[in-house]
Amino acid sequence: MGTALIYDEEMTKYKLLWVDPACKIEVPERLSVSYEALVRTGLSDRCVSVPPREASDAEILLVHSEEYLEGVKKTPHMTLEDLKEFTLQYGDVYFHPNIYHCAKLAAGSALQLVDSVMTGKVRNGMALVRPPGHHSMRSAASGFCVFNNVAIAARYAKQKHGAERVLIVDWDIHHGQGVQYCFEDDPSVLYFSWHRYERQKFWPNLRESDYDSVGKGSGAGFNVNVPWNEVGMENSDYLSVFCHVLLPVAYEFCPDLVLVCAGFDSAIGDPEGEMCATPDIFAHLTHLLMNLAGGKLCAVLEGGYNLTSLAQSVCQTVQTLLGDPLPQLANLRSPCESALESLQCVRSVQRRYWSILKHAGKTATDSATTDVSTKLIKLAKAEEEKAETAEDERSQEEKVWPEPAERLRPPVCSVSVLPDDAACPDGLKRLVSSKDLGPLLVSRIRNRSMEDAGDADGVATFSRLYTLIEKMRTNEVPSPSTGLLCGNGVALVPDVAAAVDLNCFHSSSFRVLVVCVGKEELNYATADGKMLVVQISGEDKEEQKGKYYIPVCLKKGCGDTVGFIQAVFGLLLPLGYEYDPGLVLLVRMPGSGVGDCMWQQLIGLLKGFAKGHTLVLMQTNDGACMGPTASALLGHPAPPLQELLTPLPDDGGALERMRERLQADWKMLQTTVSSGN
Ligand code: Q9C
Ligand code: ZN
Repeated sequence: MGTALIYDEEMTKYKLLWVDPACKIEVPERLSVSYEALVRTGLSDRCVSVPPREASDAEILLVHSEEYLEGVKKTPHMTLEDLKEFTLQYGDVYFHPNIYHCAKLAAGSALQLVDSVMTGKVRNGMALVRPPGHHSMRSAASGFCVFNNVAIAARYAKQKHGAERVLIVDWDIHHGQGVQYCFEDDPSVLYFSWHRYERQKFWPNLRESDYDSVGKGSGAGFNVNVPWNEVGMENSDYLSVFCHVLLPVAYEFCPDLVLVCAGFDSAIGDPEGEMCATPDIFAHLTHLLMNLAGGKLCAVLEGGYNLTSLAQSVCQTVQTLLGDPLPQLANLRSPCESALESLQCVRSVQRRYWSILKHAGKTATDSATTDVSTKLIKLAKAEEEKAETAEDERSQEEKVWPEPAERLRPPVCSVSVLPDDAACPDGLKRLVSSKDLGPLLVSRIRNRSMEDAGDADGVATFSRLYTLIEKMRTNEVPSPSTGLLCGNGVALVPDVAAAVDLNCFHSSSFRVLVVCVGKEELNYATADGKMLVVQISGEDKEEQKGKYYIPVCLKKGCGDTVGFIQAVFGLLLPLGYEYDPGLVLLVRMPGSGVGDCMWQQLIGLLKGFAKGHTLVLMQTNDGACMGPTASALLGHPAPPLQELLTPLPDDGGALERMRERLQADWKMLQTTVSSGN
C-alpha cells in the first residue's frame, strides 16, 4: 500500500495582479518549488501519482453557500477593476481570472486524496494545492483561501465513505477559523489547531481563536485551539503540545480518517510565522499521526512562504508518509514558559471533555493558584517587552538553518533472531550468521545462559543478538554483500533479562532507551545514563532509583488501555525525545497483559526514536505475539484502539503526580508554568 501524491502545474497558473503587501507572499513558486524538491530527491517517483479533478458544485456546497459560489463563479469573466472590487469584500485574499478553476482543482484534489485513501488504493498521501483553504468561510474568501478544501473533504468523507469520526490537525501557523466555524457544533469532526496568536494581536485577530473556544452544543470539546503568544517556538514546544494535548485526545477520539491542514508557515524562516521549528519536525508530527485511523492520513497543503523551508518541510512530510526511518532531532531544548502557559490553559479547559486528560494539572502547582496567576502576569509583561524588540520580517528571510540531514532510505530490512525450530514471519530476514565474539564475551554469555536459562542454544542465540545490535548501530549504509540496511528487529530469546544485560555491557558508545512492558527483576546499570529504563507494569513494588530508572505502575495492569496510553504520551514519548537514544530496546515480559493492538501501537510510536533502530526482545515461550510484532516492525499501521471510546474509571492521578515529580530531571514532562519565580 503506497502513498498518493497529487500535483498539477495548472494550480501555479494564477497570481497577484496588483500591489498588495498583505498578499505578495502567496506566489505560484510555492507549489513548483515544493514539487521540484520532491522530484529532485526521488520521492515523487516513489509515490502513486493521482490526478486532481474539479470539485463539483454539490461538493463545494457541502461547506459554502450558493450565493458565495455564484459570486466566485463570475470571477473568470471579470475585468481587472472588477476583480479588485470583488476582492475588497474580503480580508487578505486576491482574485485572478484563473483562481476559480484552481480553487475547484484544489478542493477536488483533496477529494481525490480522500477517495484514494478511503478505498484502500493507497495508505496515505499528500495533495500539493493552491489556493489554500482553511481560512475560507461559508460565504467568504479569506487569507489567500477561496474554498475550504479540507472542510469539504471532511464532509465528503463522512457522506461518501461513511467515516463516522474525522480528525483535522491544522499545523499551519494561522488559525483555520473557517474550519472551526464549519464544525463548531459537530462532534463527528474534531478540529485541532495551533496558531500564532499573541493575545489576539496577530491575524486574524479573533477572540474565538483562543484556547477557551472548545466548540458549541454537542460539539463542545471537539474544537482544540492552542494559541502561541510568542514567536520563536521550537521543536520542543511543538512536540510538547503533541504529547500532552493532541495525541491523548486524538487517540481517545479514535478517528476513522485523519486530515492534515499541512501549512508549513510554522517552520523556521517563514515571514508569517516567525517560528523556529526545523523542517525535520514535520517528519515527527506526521509519524505521530500515522498510527491513528489505521494509517489513513491525507495531508493537504495550506500555507508556507519561505520557499526553502517550505520545500524541505514538504519533503520531510512525504518521506515519512512513505515509511522511511525518522530523522533524529538534534538538541531538543525545554519547552518555553509561554508554550507551557498555553499548554496548561488548553489542558485545563479540555479536561472536562476528555477522560484521558481528567487529571491534567489539578495537582501541586495548580493548587497554588495565586502563584500561577502572578506568574502569568509576569509572562505577559515579558512578552510585551520582547515584542517591542522583535526582529522584523526581513530577518526571517535571512535566517539560516542547516539543511536536514539525508535520511535512511529503503531497502531497510527488519531482522529476526530466532531459535532454530521457530518459523520466521513473512517479510523479516532471519539472521543466521554471527560474528566471533571474543572469549570474554562468550564466557559471560555462557555464564548467564547457564545459570538463567540452562539452554544449550543460549550462546548461539545471544551471539546472533549481539551481531544484530552491532549491525543496527553501525550499518548506516547498506551492507555491500546484501545491499540491505538493518533497520529494526525482533529476537526470541530464552531469557530476556539475560539479553538486556548482554546489551548493557557492550553498549557504552551509545544511549539505549529500554522500554520494559511487564514485571521484571533486573539490576539495570543506569547510573551512568547510558541506559534509560522505563518500565510499565501492573505492580507497585519498585521505587524510582535515580534519574534513569523510571518504573510506571498501572494499578489495573498493562491491559488498562487508558492508563497505558497516558503513560505512553505523558511520559514515555517526551522522555524519549529528551533522552535521544541511539537504540530502543523494547522488552516484553511474559504475562504482561498488554493487548495486541496496544503492543503494535507502542512499537509504531517507538520507531520515531533512534532513526527507527528498534529491537524487540521477547521470551521464547511468548511467540504468539510474533505476528503483531513483525507487522508493526515492517511499518504496517497499527489497528485503532477502539476500547478508548468507552474508557473505564482510571487511576491517572498517580501518573500525573509521577510526572510532576520527574519534571525537575526531565523538562519535556512539564505541562505547567514553573511555580515560584
Ligand atoms: N503580513 C495561509 O497561510 N495575512 N494564509 C497576511 C501579511 C494573511 C495566511 C499579512 C495571512 C493568510 C493559508
Ligand atoms: Zn498559514
